[in-house]
Amino acid sequence: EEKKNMKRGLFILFEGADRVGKSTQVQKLGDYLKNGLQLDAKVLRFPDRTTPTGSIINGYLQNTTQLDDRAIHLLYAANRWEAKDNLMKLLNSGTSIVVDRYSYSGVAYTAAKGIDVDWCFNCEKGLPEPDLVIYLKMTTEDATLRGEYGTERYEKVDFQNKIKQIYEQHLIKPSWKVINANRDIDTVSNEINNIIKTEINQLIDKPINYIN
Ligand code: Z5A
Ligand code: MG
Repeated sequence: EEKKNMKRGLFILFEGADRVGKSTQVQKLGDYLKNGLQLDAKVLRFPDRTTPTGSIINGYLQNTTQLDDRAIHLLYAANRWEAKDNLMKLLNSGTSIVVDRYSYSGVAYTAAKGIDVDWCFNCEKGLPEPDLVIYLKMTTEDATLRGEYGTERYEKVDFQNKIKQIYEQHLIKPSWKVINANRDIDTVSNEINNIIKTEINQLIDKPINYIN
């Protein structure tokens, strides 16, 4: 089958707390876009640990570097801003992107430390906005059953509950798809594929928006 000629790519984002299955579902959806829907598609993740800001973030996450809460927040944001040109290039050239965490992770994880949500959101304004956000939802207790939390920063039950609370009280919009993530991998994936298949044409008719 011939590849569909897309006017522009679609920006699909996965968000949620730790261990809810984001990286697993990002790969599955990337495969579905490429092999099922015959689209040009690329999978991306934030933080991108391969760039200079990403290597500072990596040291922080592995607890080898200490940073002020606002300083690390701005580095996460910078890690997205330095990717902006590439994201726009991909979308404008007709490549769809499936992204593993983005601005909303940035806000949720910093605001969970007690920092004002609006302050957190400010440095995200102007970045390309996803066409569709898929929020994978399950209890922290069930997520913990997927393996003990490791040694990276943030992998603590109380902190995970705060992150969930920020997402669910401040960030989720009516347009987001909230998916029950506590089901087997293929059940979750099939539900997501069906959503994309149903909504892809109307989503792609709109211009790319920017976070405001
Ligand atoms: N962070 C931030 O503070 N500010 C920011 O701006 C950004 C990020 C962008 C690193 O992120 C940290 O950065 C993260 C937020 C912070 N904090 N922490 N911790 P990361 O994306 O690199 O984190 P990660 O290492 O990829 O883990 P994750 O996101 O917590 O996991 P996940 O991607 O949601 O889950 P998964 O890897 O797909 O699955 C977890 C395990 O469960 C794995 O063994 C799977 O095989 C299994 N799994 C997956 N799905 C299922 C189902 N359906 N059933 C059973 N088992 C499953
Ligand atoms: Mg992940």
